[in-house]
Amino acid sequence: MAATAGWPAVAEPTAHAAALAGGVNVLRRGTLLLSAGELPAELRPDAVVVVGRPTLSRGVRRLLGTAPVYAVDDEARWTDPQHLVTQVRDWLGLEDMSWVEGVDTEWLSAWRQADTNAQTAVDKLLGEQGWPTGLQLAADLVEALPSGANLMVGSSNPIRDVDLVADPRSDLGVYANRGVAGIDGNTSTAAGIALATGRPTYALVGDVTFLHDLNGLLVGPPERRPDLTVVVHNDDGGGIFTLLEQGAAEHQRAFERVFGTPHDADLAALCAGYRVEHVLAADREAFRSALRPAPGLRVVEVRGSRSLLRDLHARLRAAVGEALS
Ligand SMILES: Cc1ncc(C[n+]2csc(CCOP(=O)(O)OP(=O)(O)O)c2C)c(N)n1
Repeated sequence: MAATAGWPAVAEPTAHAAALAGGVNVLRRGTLLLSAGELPAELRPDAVVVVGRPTLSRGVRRLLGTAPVYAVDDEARWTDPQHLVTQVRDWLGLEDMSWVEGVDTEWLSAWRQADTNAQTAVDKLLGEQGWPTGLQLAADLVEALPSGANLMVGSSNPIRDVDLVADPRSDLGVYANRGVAGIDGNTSTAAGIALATGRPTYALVGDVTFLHDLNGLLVGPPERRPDLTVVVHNDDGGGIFTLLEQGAAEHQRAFERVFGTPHDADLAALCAGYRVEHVLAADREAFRSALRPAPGLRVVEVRGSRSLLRDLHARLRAAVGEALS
């Protein structure tokens, strides 16, 4: 329906493949376009159709407060914490096109142009940063994955980084635990996906998430080992909290102890304890070559920093806002 009506779509990474396969116009930088401030008048929608439960972005949530919301959900009890939904349907099909007053091709073109402008601004800004940032890592990983692979994206920043800057691909199976978005069990989930599908599987997780489910690396000798590469973005603590209200300068004194939670854990030694191969990828080249498909279980650690994260995200939103104006 979205494809036929010419509506632009903002899809979370777990929905990319299905949306693209259905011919939907998935925006490459959709979340960023919605997170950069007020939408210019020519892009504002008359209505928003929500399929499923968006969990990742405040920008998306903000959009839902600006126009009537039609929810499509196959459950009798849909999720609508903001109480914004105007109508719930279990399906939206071509017969519903009779509601649509013609196809406004100019509107889709305007969104596409904004998307391209945002893309250019994002590429420029990220290109100016040292490697790695979590954002660059997410984009590089998704770009490098072999066709047909699975990607399990960890909670916290990894799934959001993929959502913000990685290019949507139709040939990957993207998974995430978005029920209550826990950082628990993420490696185990990825191992389960690898074993159940028999396809090369990759996970992108933060260091705290990795430590939380360290036992996910434990495979008893008689058990089948998953073909799983776990990429750990190790910024020594919870990076996401620097991006939230508590990451503001006035809370700095208590921040590290309560939210940053640095641990200084030696991931190589921990992996050795589980007899799991560990690679420390110190630069982009090493990272790319560590991702080449190989059987078995391995961990690729990339060390990053949380210190400039808040500033980088602010500059990213500002750059996209400028590209929109
Ligand atoms: C089981 C569980 N405990 C606590 C949390 C709260 N929480 C959300 S993100 C996060 C920190 C995650 O840090 P890390 O995995 O290093 O990722 P980063 O924030 O650096 O991207 C925590 C503790 C949670 N989501 N789930």
